[in-house]
Amino acid sequence: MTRPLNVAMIGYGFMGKAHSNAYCKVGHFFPELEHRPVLKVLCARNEDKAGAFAKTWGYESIETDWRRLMDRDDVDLIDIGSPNITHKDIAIAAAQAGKWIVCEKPLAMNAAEAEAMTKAVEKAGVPNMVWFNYRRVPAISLARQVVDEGRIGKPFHYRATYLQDWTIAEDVPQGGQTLWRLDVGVAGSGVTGDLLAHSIDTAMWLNGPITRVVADTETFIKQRVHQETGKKQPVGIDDACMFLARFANGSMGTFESTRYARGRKNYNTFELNGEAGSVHFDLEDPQYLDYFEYAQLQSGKKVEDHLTGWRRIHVTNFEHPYMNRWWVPGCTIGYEHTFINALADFLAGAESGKPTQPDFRNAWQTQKVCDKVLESARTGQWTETGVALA
Ligand code: SOE
Repeated sequence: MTRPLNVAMIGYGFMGKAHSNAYCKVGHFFPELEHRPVLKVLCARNEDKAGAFAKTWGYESIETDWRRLMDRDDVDLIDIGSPNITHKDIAIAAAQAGKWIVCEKPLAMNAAEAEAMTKAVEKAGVPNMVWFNYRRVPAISLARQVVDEGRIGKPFHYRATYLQDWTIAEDVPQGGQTLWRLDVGVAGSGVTGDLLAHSIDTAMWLNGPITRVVADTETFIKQRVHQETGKKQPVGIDDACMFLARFANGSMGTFESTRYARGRKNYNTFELNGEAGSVHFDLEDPQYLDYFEYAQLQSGKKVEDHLTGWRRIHVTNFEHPYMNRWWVPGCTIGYEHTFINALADFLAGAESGKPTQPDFRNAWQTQKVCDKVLESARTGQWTETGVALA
């Protein structure tokens, strides 16, 4: 960790904190990395809030207009943690300025924006990553290892849910600093871009491209007060979305997401069932990966016996993904560590020249699926996604 990497963080919300924390800690747990993040500048429109956040986290300076970051020679990396509507312009300007770029998910408001952003970073040749942090939950990375080792065999089913319950009350407003996720003009979509983007990213990472979808969405509360105008305005986001999917490998998928599942706070689950085995994961119980192995070979034949069953793996051993960086076996890591692991992977990728996934091109494919899910919900038709994953 000898080379300073000057970070400009745009945004100070939930993700501003999660990312800033990662910059502070990555060097302690991944000391072999060449780059040492320096909290150089915090950028946000509200000067007072930017100043307060910068002081808390130790940013050296603040800016209130992201455009000024592009001309600063003392900025190497732009971190886009501001609302979705801002991602495209910032990313394209940052690419043109030759900055490294990390962007919060979803990459963009829609696939057309994601394409333009991908082309800009590729033309500039700058390292880039999208913070799909759940790939870096050790249990989810272990699921990927299980797939890569051929332990699932021929896949039949992929089942994902992403459920929350924080928008059930009718008096939750939309828009503004904290609730922009409910304002379609700022977020692009509702649960599809915010939550299903995570599920789709994980699904395509584990089970390959999604080729076709058919979807249904609902907006349960049709009007909410907008925090900026103080008036009741139509709600344009999808509050809930369900879709069926087909994967290129022939398997079938179901995806469900809502912010109206009373009692579910961040219930992000998946299960993959194949001929040889299955995996199951639940983010509300994130230390575990459930694995079912379809029995042992006996006389050349696969059989089940009285001890065959699901195995609950406590993913905290040194041989588990990322866990040799943290504590001792049995001691768990949590949500914040997924961002630190992601940042470490990004830096290692930039240093080795082998781009870390998901980069913008990869996240553009997820955005295509999101767009086609929303299109299908409008038309009621099965829709081809056009996903092209390397
Ligand atoms: C929405 O409530 C949200 O904060 C998402 O925006 C995050 O991506 C997700 O990880 C947790 O939930």
